Amino acid sequence: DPNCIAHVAFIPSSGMGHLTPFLRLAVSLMSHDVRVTFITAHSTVSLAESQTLSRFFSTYPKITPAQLPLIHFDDPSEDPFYIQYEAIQRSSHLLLPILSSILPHLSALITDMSLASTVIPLTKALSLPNYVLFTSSAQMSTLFLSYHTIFGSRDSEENNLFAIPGLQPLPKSWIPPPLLSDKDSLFRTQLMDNGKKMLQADGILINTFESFEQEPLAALNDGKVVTGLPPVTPIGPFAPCDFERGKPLEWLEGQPMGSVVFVSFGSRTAISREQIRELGDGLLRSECRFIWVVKENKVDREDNKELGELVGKDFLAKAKDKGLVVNHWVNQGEILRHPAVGGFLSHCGWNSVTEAMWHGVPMLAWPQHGDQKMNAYVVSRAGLGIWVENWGWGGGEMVVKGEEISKKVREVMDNELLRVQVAQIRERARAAVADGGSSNKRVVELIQMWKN
Ligand code: BUP
Repeated sequence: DPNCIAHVAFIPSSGMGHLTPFLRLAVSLMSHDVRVTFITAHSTVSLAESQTLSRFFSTYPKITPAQLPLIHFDDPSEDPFYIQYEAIQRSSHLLLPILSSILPHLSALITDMSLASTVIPLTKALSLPNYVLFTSSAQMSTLFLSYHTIFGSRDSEENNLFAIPGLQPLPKSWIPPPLLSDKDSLFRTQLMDNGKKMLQADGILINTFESFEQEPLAALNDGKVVTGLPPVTPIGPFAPCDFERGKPLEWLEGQPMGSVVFVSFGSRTAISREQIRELGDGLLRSECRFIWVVKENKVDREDNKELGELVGKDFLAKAKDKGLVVNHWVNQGEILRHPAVGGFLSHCGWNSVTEAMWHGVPMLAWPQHGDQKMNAYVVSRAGLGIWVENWGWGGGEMVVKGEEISKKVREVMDNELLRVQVAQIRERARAAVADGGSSNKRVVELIQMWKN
């Protein structure tokens, strides 16, 4: 029946990196006349999340909000975002009555990969088709999905290489360190449980596009990574939404085209004081203009240090004419979209990668933790930027000197070939989600299926 409307519920997990792609996909489905219910855990970990959600719901009154109250859980030794996943899991019995009472009845549920083991059993109980939105790269998904089959088997680790079935062996140093350790961590146990549970999903959706990550997508769908996997479908890159728009930074006005490097390591990365100082030195030495979001804490509400104390008063004085330094949340989309911005020194959170590609900004990749080396590999392989692999994890195993940083910043900013290449990726990315594009077709097919 062509008039029948699909009704889809979303359950994102915590952190802007996980929330953002859910919001974008929800808006995109709504524009295809899908009815959307958006379920969020109350309360959120960061201020950025709660402010974003209230703007989202007030911009799109057609999207129905629903709230999952959380049973308190805390463990001060763990990352607050992983604690939140755990709290959601411990509150999952409260989710069942919410899901079963939603009217009109749901056609499908889309949940975050970090909640797969929590939510999939509920959808089975309700006979509800369930899809997992994987909020990182297809490359990372190969590790996420196969980890439970290879963990502990020393065959997968040889000569400092790590073998994911069906793919070229990768340097072990690219694997998130908690996955190589025998020590229990929420990160490892959750990833293992979720990866295993995702075999029971009806589909896995990824915010990427076919020609950008052909190799891992083919390996996944040929059954080489794990057997029994549901279809893995690239449906991105998700376009930034209207509600995310804001005023461009005044500072950017009047800066020459392509002259500014934007420096940010995402919403949940803390950098050591020593590395902050070297990075500042590197930016000055590069003689590029810059916008630098500097953070010493993981969660935004904790960032109340004086800027001068963080980066040094000397630095602030020297940077006055060249750059803008902030220690608060900025509208990254507005910065990347501005023509004055010509490069992005980034931790390679997957949203940041998709945003750089969407706006055609060449990247200098400096992964900090988690999935980010896998993503940096995708960036360099696809030609979206440069990754200096021997910088290691930014998180502190070594300190990269300012001089070295300045050279690489210049290499990205002055690289005409890279600029042309990235402009082409931008066109391909936008074509993938435009009418008739590879990702767009997949979305249309899914909706058709949900309607029947
Ligand atoms: Br910080 C910051 N403004 O100041 P990622 C981030 N963002 O708009 P993450 C801002 O948050 P994980 C800021 O544009 C992106 O959409 C940014 O997501 C936005 O990294 C999002 O890039 C951050 O995926 O996630 O949050 O570090 O660690 O899970 O990869």
